[in-house]
Amino acid sequence: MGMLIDGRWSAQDQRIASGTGAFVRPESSFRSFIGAADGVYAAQAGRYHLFANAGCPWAYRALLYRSLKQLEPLLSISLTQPAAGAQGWTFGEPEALLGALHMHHVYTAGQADFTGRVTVPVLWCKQTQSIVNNESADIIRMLNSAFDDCAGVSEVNFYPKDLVGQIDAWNAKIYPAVNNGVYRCGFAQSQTAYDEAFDLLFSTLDDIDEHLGSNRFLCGERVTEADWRLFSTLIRFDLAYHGQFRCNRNMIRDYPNLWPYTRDLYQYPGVAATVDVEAIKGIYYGSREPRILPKGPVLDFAQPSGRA
Ligand SMILES: N[C@@H](CCC(=O)N[C@@H](CS)C(=O)NCC(=O)O)C(=O)O
Repeated sequence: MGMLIDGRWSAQDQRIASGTGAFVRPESSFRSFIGAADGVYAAQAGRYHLFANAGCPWAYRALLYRSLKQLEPLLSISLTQPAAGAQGWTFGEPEALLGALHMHHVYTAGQADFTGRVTVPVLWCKQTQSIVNNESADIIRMLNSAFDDCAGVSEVNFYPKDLVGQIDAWNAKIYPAVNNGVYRCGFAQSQTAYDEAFDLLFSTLDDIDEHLGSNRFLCGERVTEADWRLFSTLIRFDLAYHGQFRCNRNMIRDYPNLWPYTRDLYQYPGVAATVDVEAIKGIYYGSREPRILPKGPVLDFAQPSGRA
């Protein structure tokens, strides 16, 4: 995948790898918050727009929260095609809000001389014509509460005060080992880097599976942000990471607790409609030639979980 340099698309892939061949994810560039004390981005219905890709686990978090919080009427979206091409993420035809054909046009519309990677998700402000934030962890935090005073928005809170410590601790464990861990397996440039990422990934999944033997969700009885961040990776695991990223010690459906837990979350109101299996296969298997998507595995996420 290319990147923008001084506002110009460069097709050269300058993915940053450390000297050891380990994949290092760059920091996100835009980190403003809707509803912050500076008052720049007020929480107003219809003012913001989300650019996303339904296959991408990071963009998916934002799409998932949009559905969980019933934000559809006040937060419009543009979806890129699942697979990237020579111009990076593309909409196939100009999307409705800015008329952007490629995702890099959105970045330069917000900042004409932008240098950096062109990632999704992007939270866009229609009023100031600028990118508010392109870090999914921030975006879901905002969506969790920023619009709670707007009509029709669900008041469910996935980051409740009394569980903040536990949620943060799970996120700190799961992000490097699992969410980014599958990428560290898939994008490793050396055997050692892959082996390390693989071992940490599966030892962490083993720990979580054991924990879920006596807890319905990561923090007990309540679904929290930590569950949704984990779910965004688990739902893609057997469909893509197991094959394409060589995360193949076993599948999620082999785990006694992780597999019913994944189905339990899938069956939470508003979730099933956000899971696009073709887009998930499309982003991982369709982004390189020949664009052939695997037919399997066939997974029944709707099978009762027995965990209620
Ligand atoms: N830290 C970012 C990462 C987003 C990200 O890396 N998205 C991928 C899609 S799965 C992307 O756009 N990659 C393009 C690139 O790295 O050039 C977030 O969580 O929002």
